[in-house]
Amino acid sequence: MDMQREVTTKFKELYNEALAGVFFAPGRVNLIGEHIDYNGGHVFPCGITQGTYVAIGQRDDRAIHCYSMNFSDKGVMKTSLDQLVYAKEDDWINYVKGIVKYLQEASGQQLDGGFNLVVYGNIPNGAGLSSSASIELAVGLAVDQIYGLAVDRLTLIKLGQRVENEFFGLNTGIMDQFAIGMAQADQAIFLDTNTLEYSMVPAAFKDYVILIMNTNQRRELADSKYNKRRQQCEQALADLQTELDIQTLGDLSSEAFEQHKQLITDEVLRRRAKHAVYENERTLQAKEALTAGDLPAFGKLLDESHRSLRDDYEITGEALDTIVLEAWQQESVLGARMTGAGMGGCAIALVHKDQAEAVIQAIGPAYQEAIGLEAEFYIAEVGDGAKALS
Ligand code: GAF
Repeated sequence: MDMQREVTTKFKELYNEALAGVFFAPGRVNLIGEHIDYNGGHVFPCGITQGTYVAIGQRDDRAIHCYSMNFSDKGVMKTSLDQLVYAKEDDWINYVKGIVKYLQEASGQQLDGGFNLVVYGNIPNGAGLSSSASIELAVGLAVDQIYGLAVDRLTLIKLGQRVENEFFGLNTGIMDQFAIGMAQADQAIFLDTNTLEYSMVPAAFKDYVILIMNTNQRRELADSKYNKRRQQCEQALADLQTELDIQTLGDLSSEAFEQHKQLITDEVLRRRAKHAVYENERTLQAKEALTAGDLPAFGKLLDESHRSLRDDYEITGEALDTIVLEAWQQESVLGARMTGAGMGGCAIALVHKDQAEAVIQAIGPAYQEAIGLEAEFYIAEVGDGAKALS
């Protein structure tokens, strides 16, 4: 049974009220442009066909009932329109509470009733493929549509980011929600996070595929180094601004950075800023390379991105470094890097489609031997953004 039917069946089994619709939001994979969306740089993600399915129906009272088929042991979790504040014990339904709170604020409308939800996702959890932004957008779109709030897509995207920033206290950028909200099948999104201007670039890899390599090393955004990195970049920017008229690190060319980097007195902060500046340039070059069909050049940029994230940004960790190193050793791999926030989660490799299985067979055991975890592999299928299914 497909997942749309499964959430529908479960909804009917659990709730007496009518089903109003089924919605979907994908996960995302970032090709390149890592840790620069909060630095005003360019990013290059795409939606994937794995995602979150949501079945929803209105209620007459103010209750919100939520059931996740991924966490079925928790049963139906209950909250209400009068309890839209973060509560640790509410676990995943904090995403629901957060997006509903901000939807009401942004639309200037109060929901006149609660809702019943069934959620089911096939994005590996905490693996750097944005399962959280996916649930924010899927639930946000569902609630928006069944209550006719008519919040536009860009606003919905920003509300998802607000859930991360204000509800969960994670100072993430806009990339994930933007990718998930705007994705189109077979297209990568080239986004300027400073202006939010974007263009679609065919995700055409000729005889190659994007292999997602899940280290199965869980990536804990909250207690990870994410907020620290962001704060370090802000400090480095402040040092540069003592003499330079720039608003973000993304405003800086690598030449200008090299000329003025001594303004950043702390050596660690200088390396953080260096990553942001050079990663931004690599992303521009990667877009050109992909557009021109120059996959070897594209692959080389992936490798450089990983090295920079490892050596200058120090956000990769042993599991990701190991799996990427194994990928680099494969002849049919044109490039490989971590994707997402880092410190565990997934990496990607650009691999010849005829060799993908052999590459998996080579990397899997070597990784397991070194790290003691079993990696999982998926060929990325580039899919649509958040949408109503019925
Ligand atoms: C996470 C964040 F949510 C994004 O905003 C982005 O910063 C990414 O890490 C790193 O590029 O996915």
